[in-house]
Amino acid sequence: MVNFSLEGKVALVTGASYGIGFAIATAFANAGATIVFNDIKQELVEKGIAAYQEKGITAHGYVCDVTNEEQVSAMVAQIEQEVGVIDILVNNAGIIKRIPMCEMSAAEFRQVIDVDLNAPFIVSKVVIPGMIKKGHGKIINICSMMSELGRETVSAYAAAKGGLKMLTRNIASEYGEFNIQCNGIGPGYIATPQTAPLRERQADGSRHPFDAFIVAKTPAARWGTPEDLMGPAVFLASDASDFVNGHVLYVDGGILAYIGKQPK
Ligand code: NAP
Ligand code: GCO
Repeated sequence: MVNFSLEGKVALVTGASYGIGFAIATAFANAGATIVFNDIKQELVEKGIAAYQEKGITAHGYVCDVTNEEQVSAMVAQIEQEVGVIDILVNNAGIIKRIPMCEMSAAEFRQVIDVDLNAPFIVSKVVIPGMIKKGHGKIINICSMMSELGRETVSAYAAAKGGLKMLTRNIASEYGEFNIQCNGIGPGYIATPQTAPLRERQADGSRHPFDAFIVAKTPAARWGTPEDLMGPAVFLASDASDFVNGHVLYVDGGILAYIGKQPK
């Protein structure tokens, strides 16, 4: 029988007090997992715990900056003691800076690389030894359309998410023999606070040109929602995907398959 259950599993989803991470953690809890999440701010951890509670989920929240190796090691040790060894890790925490490349400082570029690429490396390397001891593990890296495509103003983000796709393949290559599967999810354009500026109404009440552009570029003809990522995440976290490794599952309403509307 196909097993999508996460009963008895401990799942850490980084940056999951709201947005995509929150939806993925909620789906995991509904599939039976115990949820652990972190955020960089105490206030957001508290808000997150309350939001999970509203859904009937008891989530364990920790304050931790995922770019800080010491903080990550301390958090993972604490999770192992207080909740259990992590079976499922979702590297979800991420930031974007939309700045034309020639106007971007090296410090700004590094900051994006730090959160979106270095942090998944740091958290994975701290979590993998426990998975090896346990004899299994699932790592899901939240990639992007920008793991495949470029566009104006997102050079650092695209470099980081392209790198994250390759880190995904490398973790799969290096730790597959320990029954660890590392896959990516590449969300399309999803309505969350991160993309809110791209959907803001114009002064005259009309839609943001980028909003209209994305809807036209998406065969599904809409923005995605965090809930669209729930099923794919549960699949990649469950035994049902035990022979799927090093893959990026694009959940994009068809954007990557589509050349775009022909001009009238
Ligand atoms: P979001 O709404 O901005 O949420 C990201 C979360 O990560 C926030 O809770 C944020 O906390 C946290 N975070 C940022 N830096 C952190 C750090 N150093 N340590 C710990 N937590 C940190 O983003 P989202 O749209 O849900 O995106 C989640 C992931 O999906 C990101 O990796 C993003 O790049 C990716 N993604 C998003 C889309 C989309 O269309 N929305 C599409 C493809 C991929 P603060 O609020 O405190 O900053
Ligand atoms: C942007 C967007 C994207 C999305 C997402 C696409 O400015 O182009 O923010 O990068 O967030 O990652 O998959």
